[in-house]
Formats: sequence, C-alpha cells, structure tokens
Amino acid sequence: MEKSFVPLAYRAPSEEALLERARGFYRQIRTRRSVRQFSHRPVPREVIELAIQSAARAPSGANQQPWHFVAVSDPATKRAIRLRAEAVEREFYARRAPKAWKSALKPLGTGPAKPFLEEAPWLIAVFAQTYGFDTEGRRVKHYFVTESVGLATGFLIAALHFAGLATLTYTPSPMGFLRDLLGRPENERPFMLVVTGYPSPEAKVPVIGKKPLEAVATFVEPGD
Ligand code: IYR
Repeated sequence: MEKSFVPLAYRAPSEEALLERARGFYRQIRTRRSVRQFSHRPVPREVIELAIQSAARAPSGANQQPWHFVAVSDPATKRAIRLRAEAVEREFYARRAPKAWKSALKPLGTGPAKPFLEEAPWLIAVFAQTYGFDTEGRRVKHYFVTESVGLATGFLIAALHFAGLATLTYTPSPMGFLRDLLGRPENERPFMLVVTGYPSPEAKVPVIGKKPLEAVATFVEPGD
C-alpha cells in the first residue's frame, strides 16, 4: 500500500493536567474486579458497540487488526455456550488441571458451574485471526497476533469498566467449540470470552492483592 502521512492531531496537556489525568485514570482502573455474578438487567447494544470500537483502536502488528468480536445477547446461544463450557470445565476440574493449577485457583473459589454465561446480558467472544486475506483472496501472514489481540481485549475491558459495567475475562480450556458454535471461519481461533453486564447486587469478589509499584516496575534514571 502507498504510504501517506498527515500531521498528528495532538495538543500537549499542561504538566498539571497530565498528572491529574494520570491519577484520574488510575483511580478508575484500580476499582476493576473480575466479577462472576451478574444481573439479568439488559445493557443497550450501543454500549457494547462503542466498547468494541474502542477495542478495535488498539495498536496491532503491521496494523493488521487481527481480531473479530462476536457479541452475543441471544439467550439460546448463551445457553449453548454455557453447556459446552461447563462440559469443558467438568473435565478440567476432574482430570485436566494439574494439582498446582487447582491450588493456584483456590483463592478465587471457582468451579465447573458457570451460570454467569446465561445471567450476563452480553458475552463477547474475541477471536484472533491467525492469518488474513488480501483483495485477491490470497493468504496474508499476520504478525504478533497474540500480542495484538491481547491489547485489544485490554482496551475492551477498560472501555467496559469505564462505562460502568462489570467484566470477566473467561477462557475455558480448550475453547475451540466457540468457533463452531458461533460460525467463525478457519483462520480464526477463539482467544477469550469477555462476560459483561451489571454485577448482581449479591456479587462477591475474593479478597486478593495487587503487587505494589516497586514489585512490578524498575526505573533506570540518570545517576543510578
Ligand atoms: N477456566 C477455569 C479455571 C480458571 C483458570 C484460571 I488461569 C483463572 O484465572 C480462573 C479460573 C474456570 O473458569 O473455572
């Protein structure tokens, strides 16, 4: 494709505004929790459309945007997803999961029952396109697919959280069934299910901690 450039539309905020906005975003995002109990209360489709549009603004390898989002509110489809997912989870908890994995999950209190897959008004299945097609229908290799789709999914849950909804990133393993169930093509692999809606008024979340800055970041500055 012929390259063409335009000036970046950008106005630097003052340093004061920079700090205020950085603090504001952190204050918002730090309240995000993975929620497993949802209200049946419907969420307008436009909210989901906007969040997906936010997700699709994520950077991606060679700007190939190797993702597709299937937003499901249809009860019969949600039920079908739940039934398939619970079959996978029964196998996971009974046989597939190594002991160490199960003990890592203990604090979360998870198990094979996944009622949230029917309770939540929307399930957003995120697909990763392992390759694409050019205008002549020839296969095009995609670069950094996992990184790109991970970024888009991060944008998606941040957008939904910012809007005021609860989210759960859910990955039944294996989850190949989602491709068949949702009729997606061969070049797409299911990446994650993002469950979203209002939390149930009864929703409880485990008491867990997040690592402090010193544990997750190292700064290398002049004079160090
Ligand atoms: N998919 C299972 C197990 C599970 C795995 C991880 I890694 C989690 O962070 C949480 C759960 C389940 O959803 O129960």
